[in-house]
Amino acid sequence: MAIPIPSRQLFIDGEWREPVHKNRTPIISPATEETIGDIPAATAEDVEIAVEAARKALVRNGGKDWANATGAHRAKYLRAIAAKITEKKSYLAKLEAIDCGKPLEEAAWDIDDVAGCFEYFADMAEAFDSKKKTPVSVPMDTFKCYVLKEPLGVVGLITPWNYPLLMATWKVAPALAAGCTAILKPSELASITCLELAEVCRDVGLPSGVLNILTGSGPEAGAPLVSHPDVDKIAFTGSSATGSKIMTAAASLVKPVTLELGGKSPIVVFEDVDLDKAAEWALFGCFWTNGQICSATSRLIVHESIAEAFLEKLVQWCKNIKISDPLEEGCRLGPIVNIGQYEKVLKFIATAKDEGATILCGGARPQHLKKGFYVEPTIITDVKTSMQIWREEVFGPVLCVKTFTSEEEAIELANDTHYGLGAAVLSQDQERCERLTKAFQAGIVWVNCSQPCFSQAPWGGKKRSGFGRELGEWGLDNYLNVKQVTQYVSDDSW
Ligand code: TXE
Repeated sequence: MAIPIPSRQLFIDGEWREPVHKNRTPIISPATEETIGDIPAATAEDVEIAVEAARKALVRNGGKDWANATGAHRAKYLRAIAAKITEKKSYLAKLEAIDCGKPLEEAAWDIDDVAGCFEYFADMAEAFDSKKKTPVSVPMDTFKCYVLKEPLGVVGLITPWNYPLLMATWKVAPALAAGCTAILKPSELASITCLELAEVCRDVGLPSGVLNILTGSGPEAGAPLVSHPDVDKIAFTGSSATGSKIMTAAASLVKPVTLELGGKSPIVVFEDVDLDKAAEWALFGCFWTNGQICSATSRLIVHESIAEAFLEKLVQWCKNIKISDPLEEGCRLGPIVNIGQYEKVLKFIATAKDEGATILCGGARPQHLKKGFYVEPTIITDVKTSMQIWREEVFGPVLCVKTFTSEEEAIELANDTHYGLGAAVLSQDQERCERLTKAFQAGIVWVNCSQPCFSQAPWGGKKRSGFGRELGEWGLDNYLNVKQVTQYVSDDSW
C-alpha cells in the first residue's frame, strides 16, 4: 500500500532549511504517473550556505571538530546511522520503491546494504586510527620519513536515481569515516530517501554541518557544487556525458574527481554451463532494478552450440516475470524511473528494429498495465556490432545477444565497447574463466554469476566507465590526502 511522502526542506547545518528561492519540484510516481509530493530545489545560493556550513564543521575553533576527531568517535555516529536505518527499513524500502519504481523486495535488499555499508565504514574509521601515520623507509639515515593520511576536506557527492540511498551511502559513509564533511546532491528523479537520511542524521545527533543534503537539478544545484572553490573534491555516479562535463568544470580548479559512469557490460556463456543456472544469472544480471544498473550485463555473448536452447529458456522465463506496481507482492519488474527514461528505452528498441535486429520477446509496454512507465523484459537478436543497441547504454530491461564459436571471438566481442565497468563469464572450466578474467577490459569481473557486490570489495570501471574505486579500503582512500613528512634528524646545529 502506498504511504504519504514526507514534505522536507534542504538539510543544511543540521537543520531543515527552505531553499533561498523557495522553489520545489514535483515528484511523479513512475507507477501511477500521478504527482505524489515535491522536493526542494536548491540553487547556487543554497550551495554557498551549505559549503560554508560544511567548512565550519570540518575544523571548528578549539572545539571537537570532525576532521580531527578520532576514527572511533566518527564510527559511533556511523553505527548509530546504520542502526536507525535498520529500524526504519520497511519504511525506507517503501519510499524507495515508490520513488524510483524498483520492486519492494529489491528496495529492501538495498536498505540492508545501506546499513551494512555504514557499519563497514564504521569499522574502517576505527581501524584508521592506527593507520593514520605510517613510516616510510628512506636510504639516508639523516632523514626520517613518514606518511600522514588526512581527510581531504569538504567533498561534493553527486548521485543518481537507480539506487538512490545506496549510491549516496557509498559516498557519504567513507567520506564521513575519513573525516571529511560533505554536501550530498542526489538525483532530482529520486531524492526522497536521501532526505530521510537527513532525518536519521538529526535523530542520531550527527554534529551540524557534517552532512548537508541539497536536492535539486544538475545544472542548478550540482554544477555550482562542482565549480565551488571551497569544495575540495567531487565524487560522482551517473552518465558518462555528465561525468565528462563535471570533469571539465573541475579541471579549471584542478579539483580531484572520481567518476563512476555508464556501462555496456558483457556476459559470456560457454557451452559447458548448466542452462538453468546460466539463464538465471543472465536474466538477473540484466533485468535487476529494471535493467537500470550501470553494471547490467546487457550484452549476452553465448556459444553458438547452445544459443537456440538457451534463448528459448530465456524467452520462456521472461514470460513468467511479474511486471507490476513495485509495491505489489511478488513484483519482479517495476516501471522505468520517469517518462524521459521510458521513452528513451522504447526509442532504443525501435532503432534496433529499424537497424535490422529481431525483437525476440518484449519490446513494448505490457498490455495489462495502462498507466506507469513499464517496459516488458526485452531480448534482441540478429544484432550487429555496429548497431546502437550493441554500443550504447540503454538503462532499461533490454538484453542484446550475439553468438560466438571460439574463445578468442568471445573475448573480442566482450571488449568491443568504449565502456569498461563489469564483465561476466559463465563456464565450468576454471582455467578458461581465469583466461577471460585477465582478458576482460573491465573494473569488475564476475565468474559464474553477475552483479553481486560487497562493501569490502572495490567498485569502479575503466575506459569510459570512469576511474577511481568506491567501497573497501579504496573507497576510504578516495577521501584522504596523503601527506609526506620528512624530518632532518642527525644534525646537532638545531
Ligand atoms: O543522469 P545524469 P540522468 C545513465 C543512464 C541514463 C542516463 C541519464 O544511461 O539513461 O545516464 O540519466 C547530476 N553538474 N545513468 O540524466 O545527468 C544529476 O542531477 C553536476 C548511469 O539521470 O548523469 C544527478 O544527481 N551535476 C548511472 C546526477 O548528476 C549534474 C546512473 C546523475 O545525472 C549535472 C544514472 C551537472 N552539469 C544514469 N548534470 C550509473 N552510472 O549508475 C546532472 N547532474
